[in-house]
Amino acid sequence: MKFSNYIILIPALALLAGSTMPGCKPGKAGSSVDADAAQKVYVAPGKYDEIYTFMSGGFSGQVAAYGIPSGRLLKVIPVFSQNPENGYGYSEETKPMLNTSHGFVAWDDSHHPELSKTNGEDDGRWLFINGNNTPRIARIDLTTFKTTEIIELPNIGGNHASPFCTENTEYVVGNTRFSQPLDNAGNDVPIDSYKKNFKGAVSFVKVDKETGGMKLAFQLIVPAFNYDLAHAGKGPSHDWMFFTCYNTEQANTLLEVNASQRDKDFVMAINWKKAEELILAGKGTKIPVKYAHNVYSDKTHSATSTIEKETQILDVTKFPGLVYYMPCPKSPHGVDVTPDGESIVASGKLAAVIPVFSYKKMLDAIAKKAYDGMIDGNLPVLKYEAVLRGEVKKPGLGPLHTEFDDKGFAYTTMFVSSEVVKWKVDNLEIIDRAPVFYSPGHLSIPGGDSKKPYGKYVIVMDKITKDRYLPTGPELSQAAQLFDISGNKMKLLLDFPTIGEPHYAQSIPAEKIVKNQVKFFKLADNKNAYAVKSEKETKVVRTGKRVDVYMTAMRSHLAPDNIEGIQVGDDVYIHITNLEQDWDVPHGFAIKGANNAELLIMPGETSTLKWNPYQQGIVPFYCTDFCSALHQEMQGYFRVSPAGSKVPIKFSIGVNPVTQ
Ligand code: K7E
Ligand code: CUA
Repeated sequence: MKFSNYIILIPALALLAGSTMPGCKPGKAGSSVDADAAQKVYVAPGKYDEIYTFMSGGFSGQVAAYGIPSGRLLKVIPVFSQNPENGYGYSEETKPMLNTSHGFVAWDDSHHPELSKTNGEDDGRWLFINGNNTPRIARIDLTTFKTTEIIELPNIGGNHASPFCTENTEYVVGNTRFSQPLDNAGNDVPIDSYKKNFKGAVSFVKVDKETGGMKLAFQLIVPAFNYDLAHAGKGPSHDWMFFTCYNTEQANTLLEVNASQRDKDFVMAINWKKAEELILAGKGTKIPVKYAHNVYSDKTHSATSTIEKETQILDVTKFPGLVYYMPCPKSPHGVDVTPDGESIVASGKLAAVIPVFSYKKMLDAIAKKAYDGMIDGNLPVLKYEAVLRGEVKKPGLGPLHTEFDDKGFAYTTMFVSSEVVKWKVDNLEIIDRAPVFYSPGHLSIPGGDSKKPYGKYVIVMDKITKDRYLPTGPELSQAAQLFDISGNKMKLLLDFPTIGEPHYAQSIPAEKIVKNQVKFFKLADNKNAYAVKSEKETKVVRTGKRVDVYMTAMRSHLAPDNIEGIQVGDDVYIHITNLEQDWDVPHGFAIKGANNAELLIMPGETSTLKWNPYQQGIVPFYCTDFCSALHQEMQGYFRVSPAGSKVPIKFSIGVNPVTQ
């Protein structure tokens, strides 16, 4: 790096760190809130919210579900991180969900929730989300709000441009943020051999129409850039997927400077339909890899983890017509496709305009070979002017993400100038701008990336809150801000704090989800190997050093509740079946001193806590969830004897010590 370059770039880059720029802080928030704002977000006690918003937890690795317009937090759904609140990742049944080719990885960084789509519309069946750090895609079942599948992605590092659904959820797609050598290549290579040895890989994960089951169908090997975000085409552009790339300089150090050299980076357009045809025609190359595929069953209430050993790749440089590049100013982040599928909006973090590309013009440019050079020998770069529909002029500083409403408007976040800009999709004219507090990342309009936006609200997720809430020490909450977008002018209604860092959220009218809710699991259908269907069947079984406790929970006792014959050094597995068959009656289970978390067992479900008693004594256990008036009575004792003790296994419930 030349030092002079560094000096020149500093001002532009410093701008990106919006928080450090006092000049970026807009005027007082209070003045911009209308008197009727409170009424618009007030959801009376006993009434449901109109919208579900699913926010990524960022570095919490989870997803949070909120009600809109109230901003009420409804549930944290554990995905990539263990969750002591309900034993996810701690119970024997859910541990396999967090298995990877690297072993048990109980954390990740989740950025992009993506609702499944049918005919380009959110269908409310599943929510996909990426694990960025140890590349994974998870699927949450929206009938149970549980994570039911996680698939790891081989050959990539940083699953950031992920997961984005094609129009009918034929695939969820993920692309690498950090290009790297393929897993099976000799990857002990010098880091500065980046240009020679590193590659990007786009993963196409096939989604079963009925079950949602995921399968890594194929990966496209693409040039070694950083891939940031993506969106699928829809309607006319159904066959295509668009990805932003930055670091087209192919730097492998100090990217802050070295990946900001060029005036333009690219939007990469992939004809996925054509790639699929090539794969079906047997053009893929099978290569050995290692990745975990974890599936949770609502019948066994258990997850299994399988390590897969193979994937198919297609090197896009060998198949002309698969990939084209559209030049895009400068270090683009978000790429969004208009509801009609005709325009592609890309946001250059360092750009002074928002370019809007035309799908039709892209096809023309391809037909006419309006090229402006090649990448990696034979991947055409299309001429900027040939593919451009127009530019949104002077939008503000640091455009990041765009969503669309139901009335032909687009809304773009400006990270550096801390505002949302509303513009008209057909003539690219700016209609309105609203300050946000502060440094917005993504924004979410219900249905805002679909063919049929619902509109009405935009939820903006801010990175910096500074003076917005009561302070909480050095770390302040991130914030969501709710705007009414039903009129010409955006109206700020509400601020609410969020869990972790919600990079992105997707929002959907509540009725699409409410009608499919599972209220409890049928006990008769419970296929867990350790389930017991009545208290009569409860038992404690010793097999060498292993002890299996088959326990039941119901209001207001755990059966058995007196257990003796446990020994120091045993592996004790407590399998608890919740016998309730009613909505909203989970029971909890916790053991004093267990190096584990609690369990929270749903009605009809079986969960298992593993416990290794390490000292003799009397150890209480109890239900943690206040389930009835006699919840405080829902308790029991283990007696732990020294290893090799003669105390026999004994278990009981209901012997009253007073009458003994
Ligand atoms: Cu935060 Cu989508 Cu990871 Cu933009 S990304 S802000
Ligand atoms: Cu069951 Cu408290």
